[in-house]
Amino acid sequence: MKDLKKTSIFISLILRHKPETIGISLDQHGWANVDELINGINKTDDYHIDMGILEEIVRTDNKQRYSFNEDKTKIRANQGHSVNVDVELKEAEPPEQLFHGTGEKFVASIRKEGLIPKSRLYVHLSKDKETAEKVGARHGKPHIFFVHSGKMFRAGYKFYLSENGVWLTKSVPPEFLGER
Ligand code: HQG
Repeated sequence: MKDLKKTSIFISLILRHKPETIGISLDQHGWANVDELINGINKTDDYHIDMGILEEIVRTDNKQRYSFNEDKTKIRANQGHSVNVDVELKEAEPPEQLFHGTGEKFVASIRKEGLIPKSRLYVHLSKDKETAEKVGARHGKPHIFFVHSGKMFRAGYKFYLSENGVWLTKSVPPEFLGER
């Protein structure tokens, strides 16, 4: 049986990318039915959960990746989706500067075309350099871009702040990127 962290990663896969892995679907706002999620997960050989375990995962997740609805009959990921759902993100005015950590192998392409969401719905931005370093390290040797988010916002670009504090935007053109 997998531990909570591995189970949480599997839940991320289901709620952000591939609900069909366990034969469920998400509604237009990204919600999965909690009973269906638990039953679907328990049909796999590798994972076993119940409501108590799911509540513990949601409560203790280090990035607060998931939210329940009020009566805990539904659950969704707060951000990070590749499937096209509308999680009712709140538009917000970003700080003057945000950060994006990436891998060195992507730097040349990003300098040329700016940040694009690739497989996800949005480009993910961090509010501090330390977080960006961690995000970048997932892709090899990390490289940090500074994002002139204040300038972008004043130029009419929209920013969203997810329930778990991640800044999101559709793309960042190269003229709004800095490296020092
Ligand atoms: C890169 C994790 C070439 C981009 C993290 C990134 C985050 C380009 C990679 C969240 C590019 C996509 C998202 C361009 C962007 N040319 N490469 N023009 N534009 N890229 O994993 O931001 O733990 O989809 O720099 O903490 O790394 O899963 O995005 O390196 O918040 O909750 O394309 O995922 O959170 O990689 O990470 P990803 P990300 P969780």
